[in-house]
Order: sequence, then structure tokens, then C-alpha cells
Amino acid sequence: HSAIHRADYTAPAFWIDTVELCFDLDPAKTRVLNKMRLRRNADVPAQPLRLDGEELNLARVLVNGQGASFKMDGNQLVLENLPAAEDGAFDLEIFTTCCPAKNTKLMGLYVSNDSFFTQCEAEGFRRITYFLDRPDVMASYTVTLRADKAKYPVLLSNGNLVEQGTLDDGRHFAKWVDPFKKPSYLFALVAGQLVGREQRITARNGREHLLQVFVRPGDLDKTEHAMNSLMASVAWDEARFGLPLDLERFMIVATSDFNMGAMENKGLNIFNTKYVLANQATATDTDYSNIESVVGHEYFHNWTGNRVTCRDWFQLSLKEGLTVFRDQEFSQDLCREPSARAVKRIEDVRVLRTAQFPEDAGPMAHPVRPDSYIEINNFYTVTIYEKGAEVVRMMQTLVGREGFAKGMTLYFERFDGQAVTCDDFAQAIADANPDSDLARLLPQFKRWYSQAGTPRVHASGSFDAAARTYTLTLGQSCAPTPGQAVKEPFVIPVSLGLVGADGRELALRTMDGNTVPSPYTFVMTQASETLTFVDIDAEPVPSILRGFSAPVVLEFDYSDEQLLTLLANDIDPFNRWEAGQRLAVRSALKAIAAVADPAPLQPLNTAYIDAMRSVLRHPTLDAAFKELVLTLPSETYIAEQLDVVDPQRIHAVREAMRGQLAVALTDDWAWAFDAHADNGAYQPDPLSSGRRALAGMALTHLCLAARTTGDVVWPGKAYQRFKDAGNMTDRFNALAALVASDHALAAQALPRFHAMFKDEALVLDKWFALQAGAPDRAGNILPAVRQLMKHPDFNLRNPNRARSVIFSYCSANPGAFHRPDAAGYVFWSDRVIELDGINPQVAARLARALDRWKKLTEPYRSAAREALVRVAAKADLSNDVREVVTRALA
Ligand code: HT7
Ligand code: ZN
Repeated sequence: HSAIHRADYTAPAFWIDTVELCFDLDPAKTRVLNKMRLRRNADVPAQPLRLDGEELNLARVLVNGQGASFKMDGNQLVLENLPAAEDGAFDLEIFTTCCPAKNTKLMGLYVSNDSFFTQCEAEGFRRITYFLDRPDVMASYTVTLRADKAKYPVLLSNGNLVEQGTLDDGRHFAKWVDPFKKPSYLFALVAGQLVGREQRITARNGREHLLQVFVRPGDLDKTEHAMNSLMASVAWDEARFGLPLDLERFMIVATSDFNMGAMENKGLNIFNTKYVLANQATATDTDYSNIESVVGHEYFHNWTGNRVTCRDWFQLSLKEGLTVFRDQEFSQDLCREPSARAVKRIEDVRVLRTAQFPEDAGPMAHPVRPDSYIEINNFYTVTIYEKGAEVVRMMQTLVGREGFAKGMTLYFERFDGQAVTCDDFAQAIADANPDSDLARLLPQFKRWYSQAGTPRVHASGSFDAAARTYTLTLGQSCAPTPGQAVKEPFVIPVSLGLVGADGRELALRTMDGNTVPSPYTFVMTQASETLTFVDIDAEPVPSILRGFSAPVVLEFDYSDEQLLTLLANDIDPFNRWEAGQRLAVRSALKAIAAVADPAPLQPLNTAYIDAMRSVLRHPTLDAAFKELVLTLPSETYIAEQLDVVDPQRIHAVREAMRGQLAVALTDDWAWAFDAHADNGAYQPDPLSSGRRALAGMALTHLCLAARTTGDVVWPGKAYQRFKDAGNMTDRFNALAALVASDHALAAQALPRFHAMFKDEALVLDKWFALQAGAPDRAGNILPAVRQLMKHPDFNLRNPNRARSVIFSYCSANPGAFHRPDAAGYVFWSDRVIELDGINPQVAARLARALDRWKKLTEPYRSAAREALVRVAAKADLSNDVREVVTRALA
């Protein structure tokens, strides 16, 4: 199949004004009657009507009530010679059937646990009926659902319930009208045995709304947090952006079979259970915080995505980048302490750097607004989402928080009810802030949308003692990416400050004698530029890219002493954390490069270990921040710093570093555990979850140290805590500590954990993932993974379960996956092929595990290539997987 290009966009030849859908729901054969009112688009040349459809059985086509002739062109239903009424309008009625029970792709209408669900983004609606399945065709929907009343007591669709009643044969119906026009990708229906938690709220403007969270009958006790998150989201969007809830009823429904996290269908969000269900016995602090983010994210789409949508799928980041930015800001604003905001920022940056930077440097690199794609589902990426959010964040930095809110207001004034582009968004933010750097630099700023790749900022400083000046030279460059050999300079907001050798923040004065506020945001636009600060008495330590003010790699040749100064003193928590990461990466790279084989067992120097001790024991830093500083950079992040990657060497060095921290800080870890282990009644707030995270980290290190020292006390305590814990975070952390140290007690704890939670699917996912992601000490993880796939609770058709075993091994456990005997890659290729026959979207995500194969050293490189070739050679691959492996091999 061939690529679709952004430059080829043309407006649709027809508009669909209204759609009346009537469903007779049946797992084996669902009947869909689709009555549309269409109208020619007078702005484009007359042409036949081409409707998209996929895996549909077509029974009847009527135009203005009469049988009409049509032809099929591939998957498209083509109608020529349409009647030309004066306004170009006509009625079109299409009757089709489909088979939801056999839908394993989970796109369109499918069955999960005996209930019906839909997923229409991006191109799933065409699996329900023939349609102009593109986001710039916005229609008014009326939907009637008919189904067996006993089996499917709850019948939901978008908008308002206007009618319901019983039918013959034990069936019933419900009729829904969505008051807003929408693209087909926002259509949804749900039917099944569900129960709802309800909450009535009154908005600031006095309007009443009904909020509902629907789950399977046994799960009602896990819906409180999702409901609280939804209420907080409604309040936040009103307070921060003046955007109210525009519907009387807003529903969330959870399903355990879902390709992604959740979906923002108008008024009827459908969620992966993973992002809805939580109580303290089954969900960890991370689950709680993810639920808050995802509930917020989908709710915020109601304005950014639904009220204003995308003209075409190349504009996907228009809604996704903006909405990720909004959910990140939401989570930060919910933090009471400034330190908790910083922790959230560090976590977000860590995701960007460990997932998006590699994507931007690999075969799937693409601009935030791509120029072409073969399969749109492959472009729901960290670049579109997380880098897109960083681009929006830079806009906010350039126009200020208030200016950004004004820009949002203008965006909705201009485009409410329309399908628009990334350009339209950027223009609105700039136009609302005519005197801003963004307005001045807009065409250049928009290179963030058009150019792929991570820019590098090369900084150097020179101190002139006689002139008492400090000059920073800042250069930028960006490596080629597929299809883009040469890059033009970006607009890069670089937030910075100067720290004295004594650790104190210096006042910043420029050459003209002006004092500039600290932190100061310097806006880079050139390949190279300098800035000079005056009245500087001694060589300062520059703190550059504070708060990670731009999604770039910062290169500055810091000495260890300078980094230790920043780690101990920087007022910017992000750069304080970053200094520790730089020190750790430096030690790792040195040990990896050392000729000695095996890797030196002591990669960390005393200064680093002492600095970590000071952070751990620090009297005022909070626990969550300490936990982040003490977490070593991931193997993936370390690999990105290298041109040639030996995954086993990286793994060995990082494990040695962990072991060193475990042993050298044993007393400190013991102190940290004792000081943070007891937290009273469970609350998932940032402060207490930080304390649990640090206690968990301490326990892990104490169990690791026990491997060297032969200590039996701490593993025993971990087992005790595993048994007695009052919440899943503490219980799971204790279990993970035993598994990570490969202690004999892990073999007792794991079956016990399974027995305790055998009916909790989401907890079993954790149980599977923990084992598939465990450190590989004797090449036994792959056999364990194969064994897990034979477990009665394993099910390849369930994406969460497949991810918990296969992705945890192939994508999240590099030390176990990259085997010298290539067995990991063979396993990967088997699973990609097997999954592709079931669910191409999930298969294509797995296919990306070998994106970075070209960097691997031998024998890994050749073996990985062979595995990719093996997948690519398969004849009937999906578009999804074919695009990924073709790009990888290119
Ligand atoms: N907008 C949603 C995207 C999504 C999706 C895309 C393809 C296949 C399945 C999917 N489920 C959800 C998710 C979001 O960003 O909110
Ligand atoms: Zn989204």
C-alpha cells in the first residue's frame, strides 16, 4: 500500500449534514441502518461520491428512497450520477451488517466480556458503516440502539438520551442525540451489563451536569478516584482556560480490551480499565497518577480535539500535543507543593528523553506534523504526543502564561466547530500576543512542526577575570532524519541562570547594564550566538535549559565539580536532578568504554556516592525528588548517548552501579526505609506517594546489597512487608525488591501474590510484567516468558495481557532481550507475526522494539537484521507492521 501525503490534501467533495444510525446489536451479526443527508461541496469540482468501508457486508443502497446503482473500488463504495437538487442535497440510506464477535483488531464495533464497544479513531468508523471517514466531515448524529434487554441492559451513545423503551422478544432500545456536530472518529456506542457511579455537579455558570463512570458489576468500588479526577478536570478547565463542560451528561466507560489508553468520544469516553479502576488494594500510586492524567487528558479533548478538531490526520498533534500539554499542566496545578510540580516535570521529561528522543533519532523519525504516512495508526507516537506538548509548552514560554490563555481564547473564537490545522493554532497564539517573541519569530518557530530530529545545543562559557564578564556561546545543530538531510535553525527558548562557585544564585546583568530577571529566557534563533553577563567576580557555573525549557540535547563540558555544585545548590529542581543524571551517565560511559572485560565492578566514584548520600539524607528535600535523583539513567537512555551499543555491557555496567549504590549506602538506605515506611492511612497524594516510592527504592537496594553481604534480615523484612502491606504500592514494591534481587523468597511470594489477586485482571498484568521484566542473571528470563505465555491466565488477544508479558520482555528488559544467541529476536519476530494476525496495531507497536538495531554491535546487529528481514518476508503483513519493518530496514 502506498503513502498518503499531506501536500495532497483536498477538501471533501461532499458534506454529510446529518446521520441517523440504527443498530440491531448482535455479536455474530449486527445490522446497521445508516440514513444520511448529504450535500455537494460547491467549492470543489463535481466528482463521484466515494465512501470508505472495511469488512462490511453490504445489503442495500438507496438514494432519495430509490434503489441506486453503485460500484466497488477496492474498499470504497462509489456512487456516480447523483441527483442534483438545487442545493446539491440528497438522502442516502445504506444497510450493512458486520460481525463484532470476530473483530480482534478492536477497531470499529467489537465485543469485550460480552459487552459491545466501539473504537473509531482514526479510521474505525468505516468498519461500522460506509462513510466519508475523515475528520473534516462533521455531522449531527442521532443513534438508536436495539438489543436484548437482559444481556445488554445499558445502551449508550454520544450526547443526550432522548427516548428509551421495550421492544418485542425481550429486546429494548435507546435513542441518543448528540447536540454537537462531530467527525466520525468521535462516534461511540456501548452496550452491556454495566453499572455506573454517578455524580451531579453544578458548574460555575450554574449549569447542572451528570457525570457517570460505567464499569462491570464487581468494579464499582474502584471508581472513586476516576470520578474525583473527572470532577477536578471539569473545575480546572473552567478555572485555567474558561472552558466549561458543554454537555448535560458526561460518561466514562471502562473496557479491559483496548488498543490504547482511552478515547475521547464526545460525551462518551471509552477507557482501558487500566486508566479507570483503582482502589488501594489493587492499584499503585503510579496507577492513581496515570488515571488522573488520562481522565484529564480525555476530558480536555472535549475542547481541544472535539469542539475544534483536526482537518486531516497530519494535524494529529494539533489535538494530541495540545491536550498532553494541558493534562501535564493539570497534574502540575493539582500539586500543592512547588517541589511536587517539579517532580512531575522531571517525570515528563524522562518519558520524552527515553522514548521520544530515540524515536526522533531512528527509522520512524517524523515531524510533529508529518508529511506522509502509510498507516495512520503508526503515528500515534511519542513525537506527536510528547514532543508536540513540548512545542506547545515553548509557545507558552514565549508568550507567558496569561498570553497563552489569551491565545487559547482567540483560538476558540476563531475555530469553534471547525476542523483546522497546526498553523491555525500557532497563528492564533501569536495573534493574541502581537508583541511577543512568538509573533516576531512565528515562521521560524513553526520549524518545530516541519523538521524532525532532536536539536543539540552546544554551549560553552568563558570567564574574563579582568573584565569581570562571563560569556556564553550557544550553538545549535540537528542531525539528518529520514527524508530531511539539512535542517534550518530552530527557535529555542533557553532558560538559564548563573550559580556561584559557593552555590549561590548570581544576579544577571547584561552588557547594557540592565539587570535581567532570573531565570532568564534567552531565545536562540541562530546557528551560533553569544551572550555576556557583567559584574561577575569569579567563574560561575551556568545552569542552562532550566525546567527543560526546550526539547533539545544540551551539551556543555561541565567538570565533575561544577555538576556537584549544581546538584547540591541549583535553585532549579530540574537542573539539580539533571546534574546528578549527567554525573551518572558520565561514569557509565567511562566504564562501558573501559577496555577491561568484564566491566569494572565499581563504575561510580566516591564523590558521586557521597553526593547521593547527601541527597538521600537531605533534611528538606522531599522524598519524591530524592527518589528521582537516586534513580540511575535507564539502559535505554544510556544507549542513546552511544554510537555503538553493546546492550549486555550497558546492562552489566548499570547493574554494577546499582550494586555499588546498594552496598555503599546500606546504612543510609536502612535509615531511609525506616523513616519513610510508615505513612498512616493510604492517600495517593504526591507527598505520601513520594514517601512510598523512596521506601520502596530503599528496600530494593537493601535486598540487592543482601546478595553481596549475605544479609538475611532485609529480604525477610521485604517478605513480611509483602504479606502485611495495606496497599498495592507497598506490597508490589516489596515483591519487586525480592524479584529484582532474585531472592529465594521471591519464589514463595510470586505464587502467593497470584493466588491473592487471581480475579483482578489489572493486578495479574503486574504479576506477569514483573516476571517478564526481571533482571536476567542466567539467561532464564526468555524461558520464563515462554512459560508465562502458557499460563492459563495468559491471553494474546487481550492487549493489556500481551503487553504485560511480551512488551515487558522485548521493549522494557534490554538486558534479557538482547541475547548473544539471538533467541530474544527470534521470539520477537514470532510474536510480531503471530500478533499481526490478531491485532495489527498491537503488533506494529511491538515491531518497534528493534527500531534502533543499526546501532547495535555484533553479533546483535546482524541477528536483529535477520529477525526484521524474517518479519518483512511474510507475505500477508498488515500495513501497520509492514510500514514499521520497511522503515527499519531502509
Ligand atoms: N485520541 C485517542 C487515540 C486512540 C486511538 C488511536 C488509534 C487506535 C486506538 C485508539 N484509542 C485511542 C487517545 C488519546 O490521545 O486520547
Ligand atoms: Zn489524546
